[in-house]
Amino acid sequence: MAKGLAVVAGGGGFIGGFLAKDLLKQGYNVRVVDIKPMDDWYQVHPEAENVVADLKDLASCRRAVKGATRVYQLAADMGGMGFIENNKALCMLSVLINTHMLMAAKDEGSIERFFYSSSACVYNADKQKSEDVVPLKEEDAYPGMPEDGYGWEKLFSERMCRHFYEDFGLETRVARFHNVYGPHGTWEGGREKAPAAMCRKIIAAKLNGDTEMEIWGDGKQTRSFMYIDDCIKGINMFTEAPHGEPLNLGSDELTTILGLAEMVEGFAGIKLKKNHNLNAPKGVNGRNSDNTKIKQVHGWAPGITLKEGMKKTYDWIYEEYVAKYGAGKATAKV
Ligand code: GKE
Repeated sequence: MAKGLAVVAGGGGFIGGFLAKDLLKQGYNVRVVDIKPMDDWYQVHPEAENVVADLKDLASCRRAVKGATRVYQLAADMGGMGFIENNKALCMLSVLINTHMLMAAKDEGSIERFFYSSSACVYNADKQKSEDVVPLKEEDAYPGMPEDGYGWEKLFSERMCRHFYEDFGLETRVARFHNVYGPHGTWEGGREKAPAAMCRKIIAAKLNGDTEMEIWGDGKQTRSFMYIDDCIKGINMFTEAPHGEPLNLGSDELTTILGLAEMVEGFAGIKLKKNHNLNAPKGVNGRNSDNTKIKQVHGWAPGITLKEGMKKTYDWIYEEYVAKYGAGKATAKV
């Protein structure tokens, strides 16, 4: 017997596509809602009810949550550094999606869980000035000085989730994702994040016979990256657990961006000269996830190493790249 209706808002995107698949496997009826035309969805699951709608609109949100018991709110206008740095107003307009989804879920009355995907971009910039990072603890979000645009919206929407719980009893759950990557993610076009960008650039160089690649910044920036399977497990875990404060959901395996590029060069079997573009969007100098609390509360730690996850991602992007541009001289070199 089906477990009830789960709505995946933003399910046409990278994480939502995997989450919808997992919820179907768990026995939920699933409604996927996304603003993108269905041809642009990263994954389409025919067993789900698939709806194209703009969730900035309250009436669309009301239709989206009709009859549901669970809502997974992943819909947002977002991307990697190249996107969020240059599109702050668009990022902040996701507040309409979060506001209207919360209002619709509260009014629907049947929602037992409302999961919201927040971000490591909520953390105070002062704590992320050095590459030599102290991993971010949950309390480092305050006093508020998050990533401009995107991070402010996420921090505000986290607070809304908190107050919809306290004032209206809506069972909200919030996780702060740390840079999620994997197959079926964005790998070109301007919204891609560093893991996919490194794969694409190095694959392009390999297939073109190029000897150089561009890296944004000096490459000493540090980050941790979470593989998609760990992210999906984490979402399920948060959703089942009792209400609590927002927690990190990320890997604590730190790498420099240069280290990430070198790892991918190893997969490709090439070594490139690095041209550092110091004018490109860089974001914070260093960021890592402190996983002490999530271990305490959920007994959880990510299970997939960066090397394992990056190899799977590289192999998938390689296939996609060759399918799109051919194995010879290629054009996608941005
Ligand atoms: N995207 C990209 N593309 N980044 C590059 C590239 C490139 O070709 N070359 C070097 N970088 C550097 C960026 O300049 C940045 O310093 C670092 O890699 C990571 O970039 P990113 O993966 O695009 O995004 P961030 O980790 O800075 O920020 C992301 O954090 C997540 C939360 O942890 C955000 O874009 C959010 O999407 C997200 O919330």
